[in-house]
Amino acid sequence: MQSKVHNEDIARIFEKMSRVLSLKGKNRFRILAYENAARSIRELDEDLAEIAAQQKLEEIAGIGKDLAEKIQEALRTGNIRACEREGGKIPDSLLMLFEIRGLGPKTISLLHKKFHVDSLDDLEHALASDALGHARGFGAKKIAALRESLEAWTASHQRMLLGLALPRAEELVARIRKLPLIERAELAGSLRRGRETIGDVDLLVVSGDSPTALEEISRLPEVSRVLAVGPTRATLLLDSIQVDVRAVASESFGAAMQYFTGSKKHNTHIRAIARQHGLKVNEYGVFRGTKRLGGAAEADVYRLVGMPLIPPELREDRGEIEAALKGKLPELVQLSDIRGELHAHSTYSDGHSSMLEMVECAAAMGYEYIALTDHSPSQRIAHGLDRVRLRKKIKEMEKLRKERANSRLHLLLGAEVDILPDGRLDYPDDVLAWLDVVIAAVHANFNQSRKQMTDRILRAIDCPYVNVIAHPTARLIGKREPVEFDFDRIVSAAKQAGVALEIDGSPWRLDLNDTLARSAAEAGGLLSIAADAHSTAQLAYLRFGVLQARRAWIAPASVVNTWSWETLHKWLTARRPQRLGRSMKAAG
Ligand code: DGT
Ligand code: CA
Ligand code: CA
Repeated sequence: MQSKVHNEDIARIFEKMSRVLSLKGKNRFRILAYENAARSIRELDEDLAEIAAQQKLEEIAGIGKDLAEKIQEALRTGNIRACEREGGKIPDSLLMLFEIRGLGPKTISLLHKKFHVDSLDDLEHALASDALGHARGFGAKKIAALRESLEAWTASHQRMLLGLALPRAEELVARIRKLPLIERAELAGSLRRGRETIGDVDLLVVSGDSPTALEEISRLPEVSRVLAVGPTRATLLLDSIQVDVRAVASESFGAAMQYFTGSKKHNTHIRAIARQHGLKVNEYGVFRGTKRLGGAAEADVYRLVGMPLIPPELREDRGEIEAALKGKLPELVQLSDIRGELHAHSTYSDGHSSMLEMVECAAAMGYEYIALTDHSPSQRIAHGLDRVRLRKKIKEMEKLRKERANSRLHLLLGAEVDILPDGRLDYPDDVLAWLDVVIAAVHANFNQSRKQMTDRILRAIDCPYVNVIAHPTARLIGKREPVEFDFDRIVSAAKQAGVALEIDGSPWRLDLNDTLARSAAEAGGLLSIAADAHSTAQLAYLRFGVLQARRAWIAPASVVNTWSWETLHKWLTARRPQRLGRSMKAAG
C-alpha cells in the first residue's frame, strides 16, 4: 500500500518541477505556475487528500485542472510521472543549489557546465578554491555573498523549527501509543524542552517486547524511511525529521526521561550534585553503590538529589538548579492561563480565514477576547487596510458583535500597524482612535543603524494608542537576523508606558526569543503571548509562544493576555484619550 502522501511531498514535487523547467530555460509562465502551486500547497492547513475527496482541489489558489490531476496522481501513487520524466537526469543535488540565496538558473547552469558543480558540497569547494575568481560574473563581492548564503543555509538546515516538528512528532507518538505492544511512549530531548529549533526528535517507549515493538513502529505509515532498527533502538525519518526511538525498562523510565530530555549541561550539573551526595545518576536510575534508589518516575531523580522536579523548559543550566535547591523555582505561565488572543489576521488583510471563522474558533477555544489585527496600508502585499476598507471591517465587526451579543467572547477591533522608518505609525491618530487594540511592528527597513532603530521603536512606544510592540526583533529563524536596537532602553520605555512586548508564537518568528523575553520580564516589563494567526488553525501557534515564555521563566501575571477581560480592558484604555467602544461611533 502507498504510505500517506503529505502536502509537503507534493509541494516538493512541484517545486522541483519549477526548478527543472527554469534550468532548462523553459516557458516562464509554466515555471511560475509550479512555483505558485508549491507555495499555495505549503500554506494550506487542510490535507490535500481531504480536499481531493471533496473534489475541491481546483478551489486552491494557483491550482487548475491540470495541476489538480497531477495532485490526484501523487496522492494515489506517491509521484507524478510527467514530472519525473521532465526531471530526467537532473540530479536532486544540483537542484539543491536553488536553495542558496543569490543563485538563479543561469548561474547554476554556468556552475554546472563550466565548473562541474553538481551539489552544495561542490559549490562549497568551488567557492573555497579560486577557480571561480577568473570567470565572468564571479567578482570577489559575489563570491563572498555566496559563501555567506551557503553558510546561512547550512546552519538553518541542520536544525528544524519546533513548530513544524512538534505536531508531526505528536502524531507519531499518538499512533505509537495505540500499538498493543506499547505500554508508554513519550517525547524527550530538545522538543520536550521547547527549544525553538531541534536537531532530532527523541522518543522513549516501554514495551514487554521491545524488539518487536520497534519493528512495528518502523513500519508505521508516518515513517518515511528506516535508517536503523535494532532490539533497543530505532532511527527513523518522518520526511526530513530524524527520530531517535529508544526502548527502556519500565523501572528506568523516569531516569531515562530525565537523561534524554537533557539538556546535556543541565544533566552534567545534576550528576555533579548527585556525586556530592554520594549518588550516581544515569539513564537507568539513581544508585548508591550498586543499590538502586529509584528511577521509575522522573521526580525520583530530582527528589533524590534534593530538589523538586524542574519543568523541562527550564533545563538549560541557566540558574534553574540553584533555584530548585533554594525552593525558588518560578511559577510558569501555562497554556490554560491564556484568556485571549491579541494578534490575529483575517481575510481583510493576509489571513486565510474570515473574521467570522476566526471569531467562532476563538469562542470554541474558550477565549474571553480576540483582537483581529489586520495590517495597515504600507503592507501592500499583505493587503493592508486603508481608511475605506477599515470602515468596512468596522461595520462587519459591529454586525458580528450584535449577532453574538450573548457570547462571552469580546471582539476587539485591532490593527497591526507598521512602524515607519522614522518611528511614526502607518495610521494617523484619528484612525488609531477607532481601534481597540494597536499592535505596532517593524516590517521593512530592517537595516537601519542601531541608533535609528532604537529611536524608531521608542517613538512608536511614545504613541499613546500603542498597546503592544509585535515581534520586536523582526527576526525570521534561519532567514533574517534580528534587527539591532538598544534592548534595555526599549524594555524600560515600554515598562514606563505600560506597553507590552510580544512573544510571537509563529514557528518562524518566536520573537521575543527566550533569553530576551526573560530579561524583559526580569526588568518588570509586560509581555503579550500571541499566535500571529493567519488562519483558524494557526490560532494554535499560541502554544509555541507559551513554550518560549516558559523557557523565559515567565509567570502568568506579567502576561497581559492571561488577564481577565476587565483588567485587560482597563490596561488597553489606560493611555488613550478616548474610551473603548466610542471608536465605533466615530468611525460610522
Ligand atoms: P537537539 O536534538 O540537537 O535539538 O538537542 P537534544 O538536547 O535533543 O540532544 P540529543 O538529541 O543529542 O540528545 C537528547 C538528550 O540526551 C540530550 O539533551 C541529553 C542526553 N544526552 C545525549 N547524549 C548525551 C551525552 O553524551 N551525555 C549526556 N550527559 N547526555 C546526553
Ligand atoms: Ca534531540
Ligand atoms: Ca537524539
